[in-house]
Amino acid sequence: MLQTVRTPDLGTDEAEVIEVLVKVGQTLTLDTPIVLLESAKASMEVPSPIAGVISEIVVKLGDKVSEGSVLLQVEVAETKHEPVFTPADEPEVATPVVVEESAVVTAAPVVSAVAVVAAVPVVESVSAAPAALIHSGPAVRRLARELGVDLRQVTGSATKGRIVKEDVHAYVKKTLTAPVATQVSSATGSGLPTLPTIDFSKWGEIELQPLTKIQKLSAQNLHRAWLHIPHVTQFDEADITDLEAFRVAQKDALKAQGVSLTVLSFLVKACAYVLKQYPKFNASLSLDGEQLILKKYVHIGVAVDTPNGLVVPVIQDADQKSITAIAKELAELSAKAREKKLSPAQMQGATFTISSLGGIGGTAFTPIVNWPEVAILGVSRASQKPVLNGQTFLPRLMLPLSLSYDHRVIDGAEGARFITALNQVLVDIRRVLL
Ligand code: CAO
Repeated sequence: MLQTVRTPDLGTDEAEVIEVLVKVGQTLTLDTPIVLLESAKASMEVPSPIAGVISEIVVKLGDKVSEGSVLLQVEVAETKHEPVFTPADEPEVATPVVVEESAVVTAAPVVSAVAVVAAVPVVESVSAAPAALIHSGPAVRRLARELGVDLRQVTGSATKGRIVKEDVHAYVKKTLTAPVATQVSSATGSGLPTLPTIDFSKWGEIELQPLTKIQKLSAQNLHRAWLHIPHVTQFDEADITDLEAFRVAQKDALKAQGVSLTVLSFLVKACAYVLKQYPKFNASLSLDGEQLILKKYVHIGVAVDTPNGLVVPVIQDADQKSITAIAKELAELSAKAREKKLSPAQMQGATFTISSLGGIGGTAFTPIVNWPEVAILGVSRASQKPVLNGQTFLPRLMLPLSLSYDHRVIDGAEGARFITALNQVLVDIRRVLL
């Protein structure tokens, strides 16, 4: 006996056929999914209300259907069916299946209770594969969307490979417990987990701003150093009250000669002096990690903030230059940096770097070692602090120092010794004369 399966009451005027889940000649059981419909409000899977063999599929992909539209012609056995409602694999809201005496059958839609995501193309959002290849209900598709699972990767365990929720959960579990090697970026071979592309415009207006060449290069260098070097940062505060008094006392006279005597000039000289005593900090580690390359010269790089990004001009042989000469050179180099006039040679060969944010503010930061160097000094803003001198608190100008170093080369005790030595030099700058 031929029976007609029609579209049930959808709770909406019209819905589009977005998946045809059956084929002509296929044997249907009572709840075999026939089509997946999508309206403006919900996606619905229509299960078969009868058992039999499909003789004709009347609808096709993209058709608009409403209540009563014919979906299938099904050849059923002569015996009258006593339909039994079988819950689908998702906890959707299902209405009872009705088999009409007139041999016209209205299927009951299985409407996803959570699929009220108006106009969201369920299939497209989870998979680029042809819709008909993925057999799953709306609740499963929504779950996959929420978990970021590509249903094409999931093996369905239900009849005819239909994907049920358990399959999605099993896939997620398998992926999370898989060895790390299967989750990493094969493109770079870096061992880093890949980062997903995020469409930030989903949450509000955005603007794309291309990075400058310098910014892109700095980003690469910093990232490389961050990944290769096990960093430790040692902090300290140096009492620069006397140094500052000396600087202020000399400043005007030097200004008349066109020299701006900055705190940074003293820091360059002090670092150069301490580097001579701690040669490990003035070294590089060979790529095979077998040797330390100790440098007999002391070239200090100074990070300069420019509108185009960060550049690091180098004061060569800083240990052999006077503080005045360093101050003069610093002013020239930072001016050239801001005018984009530094030559490559002026930015090469540093053995140690200073990054001073003292002119801007902040109490401390953790600078990234400027590879192939093994240490960098971060300088923050000096401020007056009460320091206990025996019985009395005295106002002292304290300069925050942050020394980051490569822990493969320098151990904690050496880091602490270096920063303590530097501290002492800054407390009494006359030490550089010794
Ligand atoms: N504590 C308190 N005041 C400080 C100070 C400190 N540690 N360092 C500088 N100052 C004061 C200076 O005395 C100066 O004051 P006056 O105008 O009253 O004389 C003012 O701050 C501005 O100093 P400056 O920053 O222009 O000069 P500088 O010699 O200290 O630094 C330079 C020069 C080129 C290093 C700096 O301009 C710069 O670019 N700093 C940014 C470096 C950077 O971005 N590092 C981050 C690298 S990691 O991303």
